[in-house]
Amino acid sequence: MILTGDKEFYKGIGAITFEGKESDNPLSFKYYDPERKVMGKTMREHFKFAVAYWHSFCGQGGDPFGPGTQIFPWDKSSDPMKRAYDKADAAFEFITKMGFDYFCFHDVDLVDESESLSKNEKQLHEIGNYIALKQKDSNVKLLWGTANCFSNPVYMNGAATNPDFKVVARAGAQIKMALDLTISLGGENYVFWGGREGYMSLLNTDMSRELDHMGQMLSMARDYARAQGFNGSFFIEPKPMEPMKHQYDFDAATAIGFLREYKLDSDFKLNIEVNHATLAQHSFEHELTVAANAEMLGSIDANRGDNQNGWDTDQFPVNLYEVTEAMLVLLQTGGLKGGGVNFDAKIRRNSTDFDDIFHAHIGGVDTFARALITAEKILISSEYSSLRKNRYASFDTGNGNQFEKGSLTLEALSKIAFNDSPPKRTSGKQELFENIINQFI
Ligand code: XUL
Ligand code: CO
Repeated sequence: MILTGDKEFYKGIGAITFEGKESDNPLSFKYYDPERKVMGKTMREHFKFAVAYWHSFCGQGGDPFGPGTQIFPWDKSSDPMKRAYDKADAAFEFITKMGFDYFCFHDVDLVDESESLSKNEKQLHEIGNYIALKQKDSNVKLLWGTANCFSNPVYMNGAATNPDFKVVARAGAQIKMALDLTISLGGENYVFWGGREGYMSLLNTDMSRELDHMGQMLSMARDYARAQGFNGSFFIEPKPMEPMKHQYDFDAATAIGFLREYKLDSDFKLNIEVNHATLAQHSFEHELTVAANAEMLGSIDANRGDNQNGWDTDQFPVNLYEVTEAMLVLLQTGGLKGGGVNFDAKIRRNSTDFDDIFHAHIGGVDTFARALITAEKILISSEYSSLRKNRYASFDTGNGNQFEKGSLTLEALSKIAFNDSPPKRTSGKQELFENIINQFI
């Protein structure tokens, strides 16, 4: 059901529905058919698509060279609460027109921060009540909430890792409020992206102490939320740099090591973002695989970077090849544990028509849907799985199998090599694998 408030913001645009790839209606899904089953699960269940409140309803498109270019009608009022209500109306109109089941937010996306923590708490509570009503009327759910502990200048030296305890305590207060709000809105997960948890220079930084503080904060947040009855997952969102020169949650492997060290690994999983993976010099499917291998693949922030530059451009996904490789990981490892696909992506600064945000999300959704369908076909009707499995066939029986089981000593291994004929040259067949993806797209 489409939810419009007192006034309609996206006039002339109705519900976006599946029309198939022959449709010439740009405001329709060509590949995403929510009820279509892929490997036994509907696409709706596979993806749990979510709209990111911050990019679509807050970000006005400013960059270091000029101010924003988006003129949002919900930003008109000088009263912050009125702006927050109007923005919520616009958000729920958009989410329901897209037919999405989920959204995600930072505390400060919902209502501007005020000059005091107690006023922030009051305002968040008020807008939270309004959003709860909207959720009830629309059935739209909260995929995850989070606290923005990086924009406010008080966090310029970090939040949980700030060298000043007063700032750490302030971050704790903000995280507690964001947890309360997330729990009260039935949030299924809670995210920590360590925006300024990292350093600019090691000369002035006690890394070991800062990491202990971060572990401490996450443990306290976990304990608090669990005591309030929250039984969803906590997600860490790795990113290697930007805004800090070095961020502590550099990539999936680093974050997993951290979570294990601080005994947070049974409550926390990872939220893997495409552009963060590429900034860490990895591929999206690499990060998904590392997380899935640790049984910590929780959620995805969908977007893409730009091959010609090295920062977080947060563009909407369009790369079928890249996303198909990612969907192969998802289908082979059992999918996302509790999370979904959140479009942490923004339209370009010069995309200023009010329908651009629809085209952007439709493109992202269809890219994921088409990639999922392609990945299913590859797994069901191509040689992909058997080719990959056969590369490791020498470990399925005999000495290889003994090695895998751990029943060979190094001496025994060495003896096998001395007695055996030398290894043959075996092709990795990379180009053949690459062509299979192309064939099925
Ligand atoms: C920043 C980023 C954030 C997180 C939530 O690069 O991805 O928007 O997703 O704080
Ligand atoms: Co993100």
